[in-house]
Amino acid sequence: MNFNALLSKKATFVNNTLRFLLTQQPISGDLREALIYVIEAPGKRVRSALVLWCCELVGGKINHNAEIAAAAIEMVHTYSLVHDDLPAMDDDDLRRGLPTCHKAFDEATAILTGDALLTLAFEILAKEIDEPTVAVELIGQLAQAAGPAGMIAGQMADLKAENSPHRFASQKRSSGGSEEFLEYIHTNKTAKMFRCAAAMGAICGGAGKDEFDHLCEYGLKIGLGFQIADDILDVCGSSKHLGKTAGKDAKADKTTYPAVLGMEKSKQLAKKLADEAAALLAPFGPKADTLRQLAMTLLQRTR
Ligand code: GRG
Repeated sequence: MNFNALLSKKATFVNNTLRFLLTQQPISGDLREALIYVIEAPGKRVRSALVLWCCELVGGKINHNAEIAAAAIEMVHTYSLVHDDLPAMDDDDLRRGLPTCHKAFDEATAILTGDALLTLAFEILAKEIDEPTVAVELIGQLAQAAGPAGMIAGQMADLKAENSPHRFASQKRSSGGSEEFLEYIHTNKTAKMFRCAAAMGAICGGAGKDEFDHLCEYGLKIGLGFQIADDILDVCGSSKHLGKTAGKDAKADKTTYPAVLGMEKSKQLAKKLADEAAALLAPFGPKADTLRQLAMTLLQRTR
């Protein structure tokens, strides 16, 4: 099976879990409609697939805990997109090929829909994971990656750098200049969630310490590579194909890889990260071929 078919199979599995978990919730009216709208919009489900692949790799098969962890990370990721699209943040009209949540509903509904997804992710981890110790580990990983020393820090730095570069100059300086600052933003905003996906899958599959460490490092590297590819696509892709507004980063004078390093160096860095990520999989042998393919696919992705 080629990589896209493998990803699409995992996406179908995750979509079914998400639908089931949402329909179990006693929610009605606009909130229910908006939650279903954003969750059923056609996301690629890369982070949740990564949870499932890492669990399969170390544990031999997908188990119930991995299924729940995959749904939880997808909920948190979707919340971040809904909030990122709000007028106070990126102010976007298009997401996953559809009007953004605040355009399809209204701003208050979009804020609450994001809040609901973030909260629900932790509720399902607390209630549905088989072992309390595993639940606590998963909750800790997800909270750390999505929280103020993770995705929120990255988003804050990204927005502040865009809106008031002078006010943010000290953080820029303390991170050592543009390239380091860029890495700071994208490691926090994007890569830590990929690391978290790998960590959650590894925990659910019962990984040993070395396996866990290798998969976490792999996740961090492909996460950064994924973001570089995203920055490149913002320059080269079309809104229609991407399902989100292309060309926004340059317009907003965003701190992106092509803007700081140039296009060629950005592509080289993405390739280097993919190679390093693939090298981290050596101890797993051919069993890790899907994760190797994932690392390489980042370089060729078109959406
Ligand atoms: C804390 C509110 C808040 C936001 C967090 C994730 C984020 C910051 C903002 C989203 C905007 C963005 C471009 C983030 C970089 C990560 C990224 C490439 C997101 C898009 O992920 P895909 O391509 O999206 O996996 P789909 O729609 O396929 O799930």
